[in-house]
Amino acid sequence: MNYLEVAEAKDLPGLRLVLTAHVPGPWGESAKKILEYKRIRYAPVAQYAAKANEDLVAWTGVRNAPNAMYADEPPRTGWYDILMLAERLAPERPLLPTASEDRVQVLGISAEICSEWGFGWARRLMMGTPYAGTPDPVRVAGLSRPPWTAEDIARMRAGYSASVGGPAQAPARCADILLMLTERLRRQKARGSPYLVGETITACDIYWTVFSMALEPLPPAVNPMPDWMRMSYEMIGPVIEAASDPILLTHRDFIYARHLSLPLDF
Ligand SMILES: N[C@@H](CCC(=O)N[C@@H](CS)C(=O)NCC(=O)O)C(=O)O
Repeated sequence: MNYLEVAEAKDLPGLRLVLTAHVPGPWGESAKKILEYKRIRYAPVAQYAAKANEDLVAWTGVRNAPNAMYADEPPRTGWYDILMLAERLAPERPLLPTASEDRVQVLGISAEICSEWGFGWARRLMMGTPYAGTPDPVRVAGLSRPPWTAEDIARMRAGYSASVGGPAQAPARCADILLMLTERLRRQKARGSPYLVGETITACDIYWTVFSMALEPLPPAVNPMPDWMRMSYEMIGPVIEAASDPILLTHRDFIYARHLSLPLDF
């Protein structure tokens, strides 16, 4: 993907989406796939993982990504705010149901996947800890390394480590979310629906499809993520492994095949 730098993007009209450049960040990829599904055009703008991103902070007040900047409206950085903007810009391809009872389900599932202490957050807390499993030393020796200084790593830790639970609780939290998704997909299948809620695709199908990379990344041919990132996403550890049902990845494959494009482009 070709990214604009902040200086090139900040005075452009329309929608600019700030994304972590050259890696498939789950929150950024979800925003991209929602806009793709809705056929909303945007200008991609680079954020550099773990770096200070001073020009971005000066423009938006926010260091990380994603960050949707629409016209002269305030920045939207949370998954819910970005989804609501997308719903407004392309209501003809809705990803939220209209009935409140159904919205509760879609937004509740989405929060379990994307919000603080949700699946993505808890998986990130595990990365690089014993709870993720033991890295294979032979493989590690051959891997590229993230271009991060000690200061960058400290910055990431400061941004993402505090939450309701820590690395020790994260595997059980992830496993519980996976069991919820599995049960729901089974019930929906028995009712004749291939979607998580109701009879059509909704936002939570897209969030799960993208965030499933933290359970099992798509193969390199369609997801050329850096090796070091692939390895940390693959190291799920025994608790999550025990909670991983094939229906979860079957659902991912179905949503990509029916509704979204591959390969990932980041
Ligand atoms: N604000 C987002 C989450 C954003 C987020 O966690 N971004 C991470 C993705 S791993 C990021 O930008 N990491 C790179 C960095 O911090 O430089 C939301 O709450 O929906």
